[in-house]
Amino acid sequence: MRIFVVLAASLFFAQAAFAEPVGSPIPVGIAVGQTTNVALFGEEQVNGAKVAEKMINEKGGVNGTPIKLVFQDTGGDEAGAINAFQNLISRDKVVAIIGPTLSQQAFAANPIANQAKVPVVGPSNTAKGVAQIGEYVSRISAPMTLVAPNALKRALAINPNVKNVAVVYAQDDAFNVSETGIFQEAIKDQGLNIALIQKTSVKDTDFTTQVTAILGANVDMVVMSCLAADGGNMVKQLRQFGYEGLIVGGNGFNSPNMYPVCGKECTGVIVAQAYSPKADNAENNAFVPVFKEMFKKDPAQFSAQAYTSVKVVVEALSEVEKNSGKKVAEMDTAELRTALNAAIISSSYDTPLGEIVLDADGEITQKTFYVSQIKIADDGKTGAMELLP
Ligand code: VAL
Repeated sequence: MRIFVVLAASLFFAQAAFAEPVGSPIPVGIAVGQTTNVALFGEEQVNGAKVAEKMINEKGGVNGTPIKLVFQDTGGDEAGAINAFQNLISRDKVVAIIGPTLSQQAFAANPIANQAKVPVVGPSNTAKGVAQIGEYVSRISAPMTLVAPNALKRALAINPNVKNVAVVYAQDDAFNVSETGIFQEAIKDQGLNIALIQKTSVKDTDFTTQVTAILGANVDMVVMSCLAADGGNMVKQLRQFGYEGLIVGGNGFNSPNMYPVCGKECTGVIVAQAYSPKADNAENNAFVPVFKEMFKKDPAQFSAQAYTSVKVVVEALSEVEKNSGKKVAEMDTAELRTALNAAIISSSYDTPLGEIVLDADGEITQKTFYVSQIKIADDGKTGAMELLP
């Protein structure tokens, strides 16, 4: 008996010391846009999630059990997101879903997961109301409420003479409709005048009508709520038609994958962000070098948020094991999903985004935000977000 105890103890310590994961991997669903224009964001999300999977499994996964990410492409629309969610829930039996990319997709697909009692962690949904879709829905992407006014303040520091502003928003996208509301309020709070509002579509490629209207209104600043492809094209056309004033972009401008779309015309665009690769915290200092090693570039906001989502799920899985005294593999899928959701919400996490807190609603509180200015390199395709002081 004593020999057995000694043997078991030494096996336990050997495992803890080398943290070698054992057992069947725990399936975690990743439902993001890997095709269509939304892939400009989705590609960055896949990269961030893969770095998380590698780093987590190298450290022993969930108390010795590895995780396995199951990727399902949502495409760019609601139907694609619903289909991906259904596959992950019923066929792949994932413990949780990280996704979808767009808030517009979240409003359609999340109710399905909520109904099936499968936890959803939103990695990039920033429209108002996403976390409130249901008990099983949370997000680690901060809504723009705090971030957008900051971007405007920094823009005014660059040009304090701004008076007249044009507002642009993609009317067929829930996040952009939500974000423009915040921007418009912040513009008024700054004592500025909204000279005109132009509506676009995320499917538009030609913005002649809107650009002509903006040039005619003689504004000093254009504040845009669009996604990456439409937003990038519109910035390009604004500059090519001769607009010289400030441009502030919202959360949809946060992707370096937008740089080749708008080329050198994107230089100077001011963007608010929930992440900076330069953030000096232990989590980010561990994440950035591994990401750079794998992808030969700095992680962008959407990568860091996807990484954070996986980390949140894994920490919550550990919490489930701690609270239940059972291994995740021994638990019934439905029981596990419910316990996991309870562990995800009402918790705080150290992440590359800094410390984040998820409340009982699954809504995030985040402390640190950034505002940057895009600078495109001479090749017209690559560039950087340069932090504004
Ligand atoms: N944050 C946006 C949304 O919620 C996009 C840019 C991912 O839809």
